[in-house]
Amino acid sequence: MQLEEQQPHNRPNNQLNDQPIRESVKTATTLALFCKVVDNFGDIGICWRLAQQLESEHGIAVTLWVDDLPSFRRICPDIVIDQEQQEIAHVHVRHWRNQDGVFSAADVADIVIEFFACDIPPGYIRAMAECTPRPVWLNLEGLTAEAWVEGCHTLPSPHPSLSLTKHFFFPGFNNKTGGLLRESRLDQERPAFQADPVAMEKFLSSLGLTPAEMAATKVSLFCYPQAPVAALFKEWQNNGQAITCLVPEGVAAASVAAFLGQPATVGSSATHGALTVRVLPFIPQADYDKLLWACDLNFVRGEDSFVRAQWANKAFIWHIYPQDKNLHHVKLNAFLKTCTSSTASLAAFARAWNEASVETVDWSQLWPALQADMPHIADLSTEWQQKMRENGDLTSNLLKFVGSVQQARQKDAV
Ligand code: TRH
Repeated sequence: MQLEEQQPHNRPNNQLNDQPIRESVKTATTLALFCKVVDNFGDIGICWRLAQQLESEHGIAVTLWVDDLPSFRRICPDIVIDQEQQEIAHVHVRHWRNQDGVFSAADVADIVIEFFACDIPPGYIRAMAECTPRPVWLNLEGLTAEAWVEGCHTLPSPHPSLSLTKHFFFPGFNNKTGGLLRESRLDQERPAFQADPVAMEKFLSSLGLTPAEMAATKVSLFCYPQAPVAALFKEWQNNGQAITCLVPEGVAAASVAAFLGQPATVGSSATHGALTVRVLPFIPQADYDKLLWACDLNFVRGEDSFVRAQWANKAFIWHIYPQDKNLHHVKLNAFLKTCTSSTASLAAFARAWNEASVETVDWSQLWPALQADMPHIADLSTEWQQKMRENGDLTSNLLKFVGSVQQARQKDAV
């Protein structure tokens, strides 16, 4: 989703709890999450992780409304695309077909989340206004390291005509924001996998890698079509050290096909000089995490893979979602400034990758500098993760905020 300006989609009203609602507090046990897939996989990718974590770690009964089941199926192959309703990993998934639904108060969940300011059906909003107590209504926004989010995080926005207040909730990189999505099991699963060569080999073999490809420096490549892939391939080809570059099907397809000398179909691979490029299938989301853990360097994009790369304990290069007027360069620089594992070599490389460099781009300088720093970056990444962990995870922070909204309402009611 493209944010046109550095502000939330709906301008928040800065008055705190200006609509006292006379109601009692009820512990939230149900949640409706509305996800409109604007493009690609990040919208559903984030919502799917959030839904699963709400259920598995907090016991919340989640209904995930999604308008695009085929995209959902790419990251979660259990999804049946012609089902109106289905239960996947204890999450109730509903196909959100249109805005016409008729709803009553009994249909409304205790917590309602609209993801990236998607317009939830008017009938559902009317039913929310009929509930006692009112649901806690949140707009979960996009991730940025820019300072303005700290001032907008949790701001209320009263509905213009109904007795309802929506709050903005921003993920982010410090404790003035909602933090980052991070499941508690990651702390055990990721190091256990990385310390288990047999599990790693089994996983990489299942993706078709040969022993020689596994022994090389492994790079995963997930980026938008405009990334300077061909220029980087040329550098890697001429570089002394063997590199295996793993590219999901459909990513950088033109540059990959040019390198392979054939269409970039799943399973195709070629070696030129020091570089082997292999096309992977698009794999389920949990396996994508493993791919990031198994590689020495990860190229990621958008929002969800970008966050997951931060939990992989490896160097990563972010290809940020492009925006008008190069607004994304501001976001990229804000992140590079914030992230303590961004060395000068990594920041220079990332700016070049995103066409945000002020200097002339020379991959024969940028790559060796990044390559030499990769072990150090992995060490710094441990500290960065610890720093992020101290902010709490987004799901827990979101539920804490829901509790605080309910308490504030109760106070207003007495
Ligand atoms: O796919 P993305 O570019 O998605 C988004 C959307 O464009 C969105 O509208 C925009 O707002 C956001 O970027 C900034 O990149 P992202 O966010 O990394 O999402 C990719 C998802 O796909 C992520 O959940 C990981 C998953 N994935 C798999 O499950 N298997 C795979 O093989 C790969 C490559 C990714």
